Amino acid sequence: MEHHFLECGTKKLIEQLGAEKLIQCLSNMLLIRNFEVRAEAAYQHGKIGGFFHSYIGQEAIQIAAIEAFGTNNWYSTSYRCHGLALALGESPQELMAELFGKATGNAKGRGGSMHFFSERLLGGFGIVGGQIPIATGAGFSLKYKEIKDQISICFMGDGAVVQGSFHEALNLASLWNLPCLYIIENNKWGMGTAVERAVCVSKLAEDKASGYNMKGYTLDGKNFFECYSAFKQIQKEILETGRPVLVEVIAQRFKGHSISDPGDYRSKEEMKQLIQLQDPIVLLKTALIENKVISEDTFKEIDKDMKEKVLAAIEYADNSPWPDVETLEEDVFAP
Ligand SMILES: Cc1ncc(C[n+]2csc(CCOP(=O)(O)OP(=O)(O)O)c2C)c(N)n1
Repeated sequence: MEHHFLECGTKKLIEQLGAEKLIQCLSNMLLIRNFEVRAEAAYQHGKIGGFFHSYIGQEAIQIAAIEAFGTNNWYSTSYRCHGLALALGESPQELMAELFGKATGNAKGRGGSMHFFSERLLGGFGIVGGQIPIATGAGFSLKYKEIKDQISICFMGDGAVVQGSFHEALNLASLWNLPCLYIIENNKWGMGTAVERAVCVSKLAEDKASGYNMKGYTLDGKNFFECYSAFKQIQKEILETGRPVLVEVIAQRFKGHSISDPGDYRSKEEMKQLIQLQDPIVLLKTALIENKVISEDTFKEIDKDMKEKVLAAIEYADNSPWPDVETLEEDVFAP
């Protein structure tokens, strides 16, 4: 379904959103970028263990989403969850402490990188596609409780669309008219497997949506403005119709699948081009400078502020205590 979500143009959108909000969005994207860069360094220094999946390259998507939808909805995502938790307002300290496995962490040091939470974030999920039925359930709860101004937003990777959970959860959401938005962040790789080798259709949302009697849209994930504008219109559509929607956002992952993936399946030249031409932060910065919302110096200042925020978070995490061994059996559902 061809759709032009940016019909009003970037200039108009910049006017509509205003400098304050735009600078906040850029700051949040830079917070995620700095968080990931420094956390990765801390990992290399042995401060963090276990899995670690960076959101670098995809920042525009979830920042545009939160700006468009607001925080007052249900959210769920995969293990690539650092950006969403930050975007939803969880403190960098608490999240960094979680990565460090400390008692002050977001999940008391029990979850680590893949399991960040917030009041409205139902979790980062380690099982590919595990969050999709949860999101459908959250959509069901909104309908059941007759909450008419919220939706359930589920982020997933391209690898998740071939899971059975995707099929079952989308079928029920459509059958029961649930206010759910399923967002596939197609960064073109499921670990080292190219999406064309794993999924039998090329337009993940547009080709699959009709099988669930849903609308399906494709967005450009490096373009903050397109994502924001589309998400705003799609939210309105879901609230008006009470029907679920499926969206594919073409994304770029600048790092390996996880910290232990050297990413040898992509050439150095390809990566260089990708980072040079498709960095969502650089693209937003350029648009804001061209439209005189910020200057190059303002950008540098914001970046420096975010770096300092993250360094303070690292210090906090480093100085935090380990969980007490006596708490080992607390918060466990299955005794
Ligand atoms: C059910 C299940 N199968 C396999 C895995 C191993 N695994 C972890 S991540 C991943 C790739 C998923 O890729 P995608 O959904 O595209 O998300 P991305 O990592 O690109 O964000 C796989 C196969 C898993 N965690 N869960």
